[in-house]
Amino acid sequence: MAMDAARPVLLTGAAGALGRGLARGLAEAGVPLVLTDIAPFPGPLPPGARFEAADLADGAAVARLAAGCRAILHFGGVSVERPFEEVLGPNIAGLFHVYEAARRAGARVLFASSNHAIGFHERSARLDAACELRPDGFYGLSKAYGELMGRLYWDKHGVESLVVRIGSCFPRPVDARMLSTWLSAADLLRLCQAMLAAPELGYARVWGASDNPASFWGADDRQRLGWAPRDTAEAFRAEVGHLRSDDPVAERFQGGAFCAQGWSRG
Ligand code: NAI
Ligand code: 15L
Repeated sequence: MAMDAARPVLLTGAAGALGRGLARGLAEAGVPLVLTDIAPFPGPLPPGARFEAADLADGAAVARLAAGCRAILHFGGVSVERPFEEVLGPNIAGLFHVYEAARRAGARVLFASSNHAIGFHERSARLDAACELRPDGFYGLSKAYGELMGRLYWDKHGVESLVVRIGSCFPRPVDARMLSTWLSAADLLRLCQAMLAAPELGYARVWGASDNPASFWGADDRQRLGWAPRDTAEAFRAEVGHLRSDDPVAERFQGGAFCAQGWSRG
């Protein structure tokens, strides 16, 4: 389905670490934006953007915000491992609200999934995007659920989705694991732009990582988007390549410290 560029794009999680940068970058590229978050937007609003605070657990508010939008870039919600009760509203009910709003608005969705949906694969494995989901906690489980929500809404309702299984999107890698998982903010921005521009998306899954030679990840649907990362974590090897934890569980699995959190298997 071709996208009508005049219709705005809804960005959830706009006040968050990734949302703030995306709001600025997309606005600079001339994308009309509706920004939302439960927290206030920090600093001045980018040109051509409006902001409205909302809780993702409020389905009516999400539907109102999405009305008339051509796409929802879904970056809001709990972004680290938390108790199940805290994940439930934003990441479980919230996901349903986002997809229902997209269905009603005729919008496509970019879902910011996470490597923690597959975190219990061993680091020695090289995974394709269609690999088995192996969440490493309640947060990762909510991302696995979100990925399947996208699958359901494409198969049943024709709502197009891009699932971006993000590795570690930080200003720079901070340890040896991130030489495998790092995604630069610039590569993420270009990925969002490619998603908005793609003539046909269907249900697509992409590893959200830069061009890292030490990557754990292989084939995905990036060709459908015409996106390829340009940055690489390898430039930081001398700086962080020696920085490893002393936890054998964290070092064994792709999800790192999230796997070790609450581990009781012996
Ligand atoms: P963040 O925690 O900085 O931003 C998330 C935003 O969601 C926050 O501004 C928060 O206020 C908002 N939020 C939380 N609960 C909400 C609710 N009930 N209603 C409305 N808004 C709510 O996280 P970050 O790093 O910006 O990540 C953005 C997305 O990307 C998240 O979905 C995260 O899971 C995903 N991701 C990020 C990675 C990274 O390396 N930064 C890696 C993998 C996935
Ligand atoms: C994530 O999903 C988190 O949102 C982020 O804060 C990092 O912990 C990242 O994964 C990671 O695995 O490095």
